[in-house]
Amino acid sequence: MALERTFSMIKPDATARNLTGKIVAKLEDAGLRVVASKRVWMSRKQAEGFYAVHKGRPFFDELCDFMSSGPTVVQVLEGEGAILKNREVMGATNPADAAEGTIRKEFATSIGENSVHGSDAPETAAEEIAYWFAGIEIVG
Ligand code: DAT
Ligand code: MG
Repeated sequence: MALERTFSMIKPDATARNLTGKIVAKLEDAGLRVVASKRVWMSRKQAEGFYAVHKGRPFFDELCDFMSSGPTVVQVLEGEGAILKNREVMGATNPADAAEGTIRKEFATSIGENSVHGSDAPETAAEEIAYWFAGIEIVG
């Protein structure tokens, strides 16, 4: 398996409950390394741009309102098979369907307020990393 980078975000519901450290510990315990990290309170426009792929879905407005409602922590994670590994540690989108031990099972409160984001493929990982980080901010 190749060394990969993926984009991760700790969402406003989780920063509000001071869960950043607990979430990062789960990612690190799974072998993922934080190679870039910053705290961002995104604007509604930034949220709409980031989630443009979901434009037109019934939950789009609610999603953009939520993502711009408070601080997030945006990160780049590096590791062997990092994209899939991060998705495994995150758990299913709906916490009711998430496996035991996953971040969403443990911390998410609803399908909308589900504590973390993670890229789903190499192309989206590259796009999402570039959306939030300049190359100079990533230190592998
Ligand atoms: P994921 O975040 O697991 O990649 P996604 O890309 O399908 O899930 O959706 C992006 C986010 O949109 C998701 O984390 C929470 C929100 N969302 C998705 N489906 C939803 C729904 N049915 N109701 C409310 N919010 C939803
Ligand atoms: Mg997604």
